[in-house]
Amino acid sequence: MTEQLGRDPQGRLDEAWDEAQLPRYNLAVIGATGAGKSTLINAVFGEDLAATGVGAPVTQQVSLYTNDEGTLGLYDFKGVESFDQLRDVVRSFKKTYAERAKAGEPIHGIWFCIKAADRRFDQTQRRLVEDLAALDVPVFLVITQTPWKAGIGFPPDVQHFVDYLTSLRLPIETGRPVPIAAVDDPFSGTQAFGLEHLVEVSLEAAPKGVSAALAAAQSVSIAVKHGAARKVIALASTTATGIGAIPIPVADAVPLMAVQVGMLRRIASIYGISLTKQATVALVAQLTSALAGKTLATSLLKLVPGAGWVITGAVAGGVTTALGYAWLRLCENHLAGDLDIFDYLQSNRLAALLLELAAQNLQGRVHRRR
Ligand SMILES: Nc1nc2c(ncn2[C@@H]2O[C@H](COP(=O)(O)OP(=O)(O)O)[C@@H](O)[C@H]2O)c(=O)[nH]1
Ligand SMILES: [Mg+2]
Repeated sequence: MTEQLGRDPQGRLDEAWDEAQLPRYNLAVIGATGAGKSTLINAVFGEDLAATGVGAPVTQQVSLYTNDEGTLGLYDFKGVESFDQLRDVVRSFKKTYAERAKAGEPIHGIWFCIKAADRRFDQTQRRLVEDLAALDVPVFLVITQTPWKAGIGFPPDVQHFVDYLTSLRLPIETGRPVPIAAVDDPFSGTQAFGLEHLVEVSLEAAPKGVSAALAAAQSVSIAVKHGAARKVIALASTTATGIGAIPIPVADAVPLMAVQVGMLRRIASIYGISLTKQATVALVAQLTSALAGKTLATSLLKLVPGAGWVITGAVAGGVTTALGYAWLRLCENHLAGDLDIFDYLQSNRLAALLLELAAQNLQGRVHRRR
């Protein structure tokens, strides 16, 4: 493997880009018709895949829908009208599910939806929750269409319902239901709420490998995206540190470039920005040659304590961190509409902007350290 690195740098960078595809987060949203499933999915993910996409059949009653980015899989139990029926489906789904889980396609979370106005949770629903939890999948009991107003919260009867459901000691994540309202209701003056919390608790229960995908797929919380991006940077920096010394002018920076290609793609995905493989690899190549060139080597590397004419592991880690945070900032600004990454890319100014921000990051850290 290592031997190939020097021979086919382009191939190695392409590979790094491919490997940085975020593994999909698979979610099942179940509940009665009219509970608000579609509205919830729309509010959290920006579209209802089950309504707009083409599903791949898993069993006769179960289909899997995926978003274009490949970060979200939505299991849909279509045409199942009642909880009784749903329980039968889940039972027959059990065997298929065990196979899928073994094949690396597990469901990472279930949002079991009941309407706040229902005020009831019967034995059938209870058994269903138990059956689902027995699949070894995190189950969230979501109370939908909860009336909520800022400064007031929700009405006492909803609080009673929440307390009652909590007292049932159901096998659900966090031990308590998660009340939400997916949309504002201008007629009653109630507001959307709880979506960020639902995403956060789902993220906490998600396996490490797929949490970045959930952070990417959801669009309700920038803080969740930021947290996921920070983790990507920390991991890339650790990997870069482990790569070891690279002499300057950069003789073989390919392993380090591979780490950075992967990092840039993952962070961009988390913010829903899809750069092409070509653009990402070209960007990192520009960054590297700029770093190798004396001008930028002096402007950026001289800020790293201990940087001489060799990129040591620690320097590689430091530069990777700085680039990561610079890129994170650009992605956040792009998402906020403050700048257009694609404009900079098109006019060939993206690498320069990124380096400038990275240098600022390093400068800041060097100053703080003194
Ligand atoms: N006010 C309010 N209405 C909602 C909310 N969620 C869903 N609805 C309404 O409830 C109805 C059923 O929602 P839908 O998402 O189609 O339910 P589904 O059958 O479970 O997919 C629709 O008229 C929605 O507009 C919510 O959070 N607040
Ligand atoms: Mg629906």
